[in-house]
Amino acid sequence: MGTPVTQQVNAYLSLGSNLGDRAGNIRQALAFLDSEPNLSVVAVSSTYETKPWGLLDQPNFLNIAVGVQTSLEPATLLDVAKGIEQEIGRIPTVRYGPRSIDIDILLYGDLVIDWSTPDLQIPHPRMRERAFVLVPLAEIAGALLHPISNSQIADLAASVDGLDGVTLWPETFQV
Ligand code: PH2
Ligand code: MG
Ligand code: MG
Repeated sequence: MGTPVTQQVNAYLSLGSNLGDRAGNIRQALAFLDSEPNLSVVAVSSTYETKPWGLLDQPNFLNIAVGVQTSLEPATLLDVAKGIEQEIGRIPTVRYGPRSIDIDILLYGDLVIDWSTPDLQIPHPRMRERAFVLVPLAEIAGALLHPISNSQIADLAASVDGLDGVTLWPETFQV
């Protein structure tokens, strides 16, 4: 018996919004995340306004990267993220389409999982192509190695396409 050992892992999330009160949606998502049991928000990047990636005919996004410390399993962390998306009123839409809030798991320690579950592949399968993910992430985890490419996040961010579509937004969110 005794105290159960809970392994704390550093994980990184990408948050994005391009519908409704974008800043309010992100602020609310951060508050929900930090109030979650067994999860603390430990780092929040600057905020960026970003041109849409994938589906171009939609409003610009606000994007941030968030570092969390958690004892939740990856699948549970995904459930938590989906639950918060629901609470903030995300309505399912087309792939890459507009959304009031999107919370994606980027990295979970140095874990690599590909369960052919489209939602739970870690690292996030498209993160290396996305300036809107890498630029904010490099601020809070620049020295971290991407567990598949073994490149530093800062180096990936410096050479990714589409950097001109990512501009600093005046407000940084706090928890
Ligand atoms: N999310 C997408 C698709 N395209 N583009 C930007 N700029 N930011 C996003 O968060 C984003 C996107 C699908 O989740
Ligand atoms: Mg996404
Ligand atoms: Mg998502």
